[in-house]
Amino acid sequence: MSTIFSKIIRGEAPADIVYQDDRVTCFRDINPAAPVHILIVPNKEIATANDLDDEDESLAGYLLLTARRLAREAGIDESGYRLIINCNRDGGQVVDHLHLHLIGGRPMGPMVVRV
Ligand code: DGP
Repeated sequence: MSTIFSKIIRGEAPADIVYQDDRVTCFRDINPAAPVHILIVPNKEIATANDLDDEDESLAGYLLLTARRLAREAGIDESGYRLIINCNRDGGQVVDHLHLHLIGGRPMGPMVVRV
């Protein structure tokens, strides 16, 4: 299920990487929705939130803790931000490699569009 994100993680495709370690790679979204828009991506190839296993419990928590730290470093922890995981078609997932969006730097507005 390799996607462009795996290439970015391996350094085979360009990206504005803000943080990387042996578990996660974090880079700026190519189409930012706000002044801060960082994708927090597990290095492990997990397609969607549905594909998280029990053994991924620690990794899933680490994604959240990494988001918290990057929000602080971006200076948006006090003003606030939104964390989003899209899953599959109705969730609006486009890239089938699990990722957490960290979005902030302006008021985010309503949580979802009401239709
Ligand atoms: P989602 O809808 O949750 O699957 O969001 C995928 C996001 O990934 C979308 O906001 C655009 C971003 N994206 C897609 N391809 C690339 C890429 O090649 N580089 C970067 N930096 N971001 C990408």
